[in-house]
Amino acid sequence: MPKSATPTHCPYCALQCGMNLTVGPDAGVEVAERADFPVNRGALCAKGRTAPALLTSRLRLTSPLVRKGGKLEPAGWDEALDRIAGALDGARHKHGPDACAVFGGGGLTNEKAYALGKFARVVLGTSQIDYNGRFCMSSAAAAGTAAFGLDRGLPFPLEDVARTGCVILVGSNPAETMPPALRYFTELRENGGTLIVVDPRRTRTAEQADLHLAPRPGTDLALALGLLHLVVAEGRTDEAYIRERTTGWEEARAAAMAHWPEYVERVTGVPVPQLREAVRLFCAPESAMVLTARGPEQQAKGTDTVGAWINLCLATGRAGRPLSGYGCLTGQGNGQGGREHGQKADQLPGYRKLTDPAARRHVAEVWGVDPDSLPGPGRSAYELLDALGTDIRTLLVMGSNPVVSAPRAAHVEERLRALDFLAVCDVVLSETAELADVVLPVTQWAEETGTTTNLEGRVLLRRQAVAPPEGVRSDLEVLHELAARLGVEKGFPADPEEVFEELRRASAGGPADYSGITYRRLAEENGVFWPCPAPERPVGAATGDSTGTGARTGGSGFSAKGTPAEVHPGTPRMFLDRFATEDGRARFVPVSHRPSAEEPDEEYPLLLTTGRVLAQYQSGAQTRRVDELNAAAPGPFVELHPRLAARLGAAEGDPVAVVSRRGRATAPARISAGIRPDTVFMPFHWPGAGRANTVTNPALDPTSRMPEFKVCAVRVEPVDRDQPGAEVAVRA
Ligand SMILES: Nc1nc2c(c(=O)[nH]1)N[C@H]1C(S)=C(S)[C@@H](COP(=O)(O)OP(=O)(O)OC[C@H]3O[C@@H](n4cnc5c(=O)[nH]c(N)nc54)[C@H](O)[C@@H]3O)O[C@H]1N2
Ligand SMILES: Nc1nc2c(c(=O)[nH]1)N[C@H]1C(S)=C(S)[C@@H](COP(=O)(O)OP(=O)(O)OC[C@H]3O[C@@H](n4cnc5c(=O)[nH]c(N)nc54)[C@H](O)[C@@H]3O)O[C@H]1N2
Ligand code: SF4
Ligand SMILES: [Mo]
Repeated sequence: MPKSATPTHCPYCALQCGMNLTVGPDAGVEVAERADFPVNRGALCAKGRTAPALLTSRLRLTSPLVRKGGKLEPAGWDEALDRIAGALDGARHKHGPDACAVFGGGGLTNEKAYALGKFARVVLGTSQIDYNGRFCMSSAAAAGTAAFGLDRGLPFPLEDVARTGCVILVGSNPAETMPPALRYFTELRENGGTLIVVDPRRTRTAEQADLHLAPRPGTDLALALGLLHLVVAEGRTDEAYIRERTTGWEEARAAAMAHWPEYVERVTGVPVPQLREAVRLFCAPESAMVLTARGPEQQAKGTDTVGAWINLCLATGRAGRPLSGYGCLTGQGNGQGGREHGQKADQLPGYRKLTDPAARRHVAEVWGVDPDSLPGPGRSAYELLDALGTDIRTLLVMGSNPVVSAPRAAHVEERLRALDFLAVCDVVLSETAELADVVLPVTQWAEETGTTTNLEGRVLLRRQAVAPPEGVRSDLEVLHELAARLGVEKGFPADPEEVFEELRRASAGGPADYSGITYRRLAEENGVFWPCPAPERPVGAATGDSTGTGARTGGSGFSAKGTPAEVHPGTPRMFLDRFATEDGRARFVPVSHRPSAEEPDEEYPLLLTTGRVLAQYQSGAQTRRVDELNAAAPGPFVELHPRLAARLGAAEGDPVAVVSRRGRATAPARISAGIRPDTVFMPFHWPGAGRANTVTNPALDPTSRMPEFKVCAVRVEPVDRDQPGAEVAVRA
């Protein structure tokens, strides 16, 4: 008899690949292809394929842990929840509500992100909530909002990438970070389009490109301005488009013209003929796109940098037109939805602003509270972590592992230790959970239902496929229990669909309007693109076409709640008629190049940049506990150019130390001719001696508050294998 398959989605990245899960007779869970989901059409990377391993792993948590006599010991749920509620209550009474802080994650479902934001503002009354998405695509969000009035990662479906004329992919390595998406870039080239990759390393993605530009880390802003200068100088601007659909061109143009090609070559290291070739490839076809990811965004000038790339699109008429536009490839499973529903320091659900009186009134009404009781905006992620143990006395972490993933991580670890009380909800004993006073074990993706919003703005339904093991509870149950213990009995249901129904109302009329979306629709339509207002509301920001969003699968098993609202088709493509600004025009931003927060000097003559490898995910808390992935990527490394290696006398695999003003990380050398000789690269997935974030710079972008993960000044030293501290492979 065939086992029954549950269609659902991967727990990891923003592609949210569709997969079928089946439960075997021995309760083992298997992944099977799910060809009906259009984004990945059945393809999965090694992480998605092996994701079920953690469901049954002995390394997952199945009992709450409470610190007793300095050690984390198994305890009952009531005791653990009482301890957390007591600590939060004590802190707020003694020091005021802002003494309680909350740190969320972009991997949390929409329902969890929504409930967490509401918990902070309504139950704790604290302004001190932010999340790891601040470390992810916040610079792109800030720049997109400034230019278009609204930001949605990709304002078009990924399938459009295959049919445009040229794509400039800036600081993005989908060959390792979203392997099934690579197909769209291959198809682009098969269809006669061209691919330009901008990356200081010749990555597996760059190898597929027609043109690879390898700038010095931290100089993308100068590069984009240099290209715009050439566009103007060569008469390739689209004057009619600039006139009709934009404002602010004169100032932006004047700023760009100061960036002469020869100056840009000096700053970036990209030769002028390559700049000219890039302009030719980008401007020749009828349509083109610029897509950015963490390379240009994770800089202390990330917002201006993305703004400069958007200016290039606007000046050439390549935004808000079919098969043309600017897009950001979001990162985490719910990187998009996680930033829309209120776990960000300055946001309310529906992508509303916490400082907007009308937004406060609307959300307060849905929540049944006085608008004046809602706190104002709080600190950004790094600033919040930096303040732990000062005015912040207790912290609740849900869905992040900052001991490994935050910049200047040794300092962050010290701040976490300075708290009076730390509570962590996680599926495993992460490095952050190891420091906690109470750890709550929560259900994993396949054991619960919820929605995520992928990098295209497509809202998806992740369905429960298996029963959770005894001893674990869902994040929603945790918030329900904590709220009740803190005196709020109602408003925190543990049922995800009930939370979603409230989220629909809270988001109604906001920029990210989900009010026309129901679980039933999501199940039947394979996802719905926001904005999707309920029909009684005007479409508002929703413009553009509304082509079908996928095949109907029928028989969803979900109730017909909200049936009258099931009319708006959703918005796969945005901005085709107008941008979401007041006058409907896109806004140029006048920007100029500036150096990185830390430039090389005699003591620290090289640049460190950081990023990812295929087989590990983020802080590695999950993937380091999956044998197959650990075998494929067992530990950190320092990628360096053969000339630099020769100067250090380091051979392949020799331990080397990367030292900055913040600290020192040690890992084996990986010698590669594909990296610039002035730059070294480390993946950030490991704790311990090889932790890249011991070294990184927490300098923040003034607008997005994004830390400068992608560039800091370092020196590299050979390490004597026999010396203490020379350990090189760090495992879970
Ligand atoms: N395997 C795997 N996949 C993932 C993740 C993971 O941890 N592992 N995480 C997910 C998440 S949350 C995210 S945010 C995405 C990230 O996805 P990506 O942005 O593709 O990943 P990164 O490796 O951080 O950075 C991309 C590239 O930027 C380059 N780069 C470094 N400095 C600069 C610079 O100054 N300028 C430019 N132009 N490029 C630079 C790096 O060399 C790197 O190849 O991946 C998602 N997918
Ligand atoms: N040097 C450097 N540092 C970086 C980056 C970089 O490029 N370079 N990238 C940054 C980026 S883009 C990101 S997104 C961050 C990510 O960094 P982190 O925020 O540390 O991300 P994860 O490792 O995914 O952490 C998620 C944690 O939550 C747990 N978890 C998973 N699902 C759930 C759930 O549903 N509920 C609960 N309660 N827990 C869950 C996991 O087991 C894990 O411990 O790292 C940032 N740090
Ligand atoms: S690409 Fe992302 S969503 Fe797809 S299987 Fe891999 S980790 Fe999962
Ligand atoms: Mo991310």
